[in-house]
Amino acid sequence: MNDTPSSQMPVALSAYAEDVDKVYYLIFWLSVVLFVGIMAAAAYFAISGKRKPGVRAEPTGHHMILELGWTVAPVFILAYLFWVGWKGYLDMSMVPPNALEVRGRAFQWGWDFEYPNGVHSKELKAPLGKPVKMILSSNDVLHAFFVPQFRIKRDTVPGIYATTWFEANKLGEADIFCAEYCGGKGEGDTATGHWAMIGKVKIMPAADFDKFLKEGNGPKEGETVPDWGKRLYADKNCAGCHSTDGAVGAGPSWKGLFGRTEVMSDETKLLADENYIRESILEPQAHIVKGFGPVMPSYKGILQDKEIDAIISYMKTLK
Ligand code: HEC
Ligand SMILES: [Cu+2]
Repeated sequence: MNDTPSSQMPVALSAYAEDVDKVYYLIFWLSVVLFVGIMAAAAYFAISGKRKPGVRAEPTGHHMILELGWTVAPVFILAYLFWVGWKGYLDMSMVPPNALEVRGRAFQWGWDFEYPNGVHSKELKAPLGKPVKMILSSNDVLHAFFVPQFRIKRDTVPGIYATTWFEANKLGEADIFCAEYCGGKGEGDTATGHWAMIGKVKIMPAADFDKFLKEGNGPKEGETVPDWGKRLYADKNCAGCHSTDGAVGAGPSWKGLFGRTEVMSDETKLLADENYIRESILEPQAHIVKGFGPVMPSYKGILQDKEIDAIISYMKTLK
């Protein structure tokens, strides 16, 4: 088991990572041996076969055994590589029947994970030693679910589901990267966009995972509803585009938003009340605030009604 990262591979945290690494290093070392061998032979023959004055080159003729050897040996090597690759591919494609199903929704620029009982999280929680089936989709453009420590990479395509699975076999944290260029604000901006679409998988003991599911979505103990809204503001990535102190980002600041009259790009004026804010979150393209682009992703299916309520109650505190 790879407990420490190597120069080429990060720590392995999933059940099939070891097989992936074995095949990877087999191909890597095979390439090294062939490269060195072929280059050395080429150099040797270039020198030993150099034209000598007074010696006329003659055709060498055939060497049956040598020629059969270099034809037949690669057939076996390639057939073996195909076999290990195919076997690994099947292992990764065939989800164990008892797997826990987790929905993963990608959006510009983040992830939302939903568990069988309706609980959502931004960070993927995974129980140790239990197979997890990921049912992935995208709310907007192409993204990819790339977890190097699990050796998983799966594209998410708008309009279709993609599935994959893993079984975390060690406690710890794995990174989620988006491996599909999915846009960004451009020039010098490192806070939003493809390069900031970074997530985490938290691998927890099965008992902690069950506790996480039970506690569900809602304010934590001792947390008020506006505080919960504030936490959602950070957790759901609203903070990537909206400030709460009046600074204009990719989107308008939330400071003083509630109860204000907003001017839209078609000059209509709308009062920022509960319904306006709800619509802005679920159907952001319905009305575009003047001076901004239509870049806000829809949070349909990501935010539940009570979460939207909590965000609104947080906005009300931002006078
Ligand atoms: C990728 C950037 C981006 C993210 C992330 C984002 N928004 Fe927006 N949002 C915008 C932009 C741009 C606008 C203005 C254009 C429009 O009306 O769609 C906007 C407008 C709004 C408005 C109306 C604001 C006004 O001044 O009238 C609300 C409310 C809002 N967003 C809520 C949210 C919430 C809640 C979240 C997180 C769950 C969020 N946004 C995440 C970009 C973003
Ligand atoms: Cu992406």
